Amino acid sequence: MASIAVCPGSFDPVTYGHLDIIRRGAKVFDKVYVCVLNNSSKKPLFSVEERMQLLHEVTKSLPNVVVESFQGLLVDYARSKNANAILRGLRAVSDFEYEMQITSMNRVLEENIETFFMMTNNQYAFLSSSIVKEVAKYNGNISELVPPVVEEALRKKFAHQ
Ligand code: COD
Repeated sequence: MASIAVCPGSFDPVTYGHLDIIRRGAKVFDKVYVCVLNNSSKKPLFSVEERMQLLHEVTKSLPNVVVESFQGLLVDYARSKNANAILRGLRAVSDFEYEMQITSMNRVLEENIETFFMMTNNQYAFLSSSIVKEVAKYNGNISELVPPVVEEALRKKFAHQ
């Protein structure tokens, strides 16, 4: 049986931290669906289409990675892809409580899909989309935090604000 993982997130926008998890996941699973979903507690800066476009750009060298979006529950999307795994990244103890909550909820909704966690790469332990947006907004250097195409998209976004 093929191992199929869904790597879900807001990806607003994708950072080197996300990309590291996607790349490492692509080595472990036969196929990885990177899915842009709605997190109801966040107000996104980029549209779903913009976030997908950036994800397409930065994952185009990974043949077993597919980028999609979904309006609805993660488990419904995962089922529709016959996925047997959900892949998430963990940065710090502070992530743990939230991740445990959504993992438990997802297991109540669908008991046949396991969630797997990958520890962040040390160099990205502090990195989040929110931090990147904050630094970019005030014109700080984000070249070590996001791929060039994302940096350009952020510059354009904030130039119009
Ligand atoms: N290093 C390692 N991992 C990282 C890093 C980093 N520097 N930065 C982010 N990550 C990981 C995160 O831990 C996460 O695993 C993943 O990358 C995506 O992160 P975000 O912040 O882009 O995405 P989230 O956490 O906002 O995604 C939440 C979902 C959209 C997946 C969630 O809200 C969801 O499932 N929504 C759909 C509705 C649903 O099913 N709800 C029920 C579940 S409670």
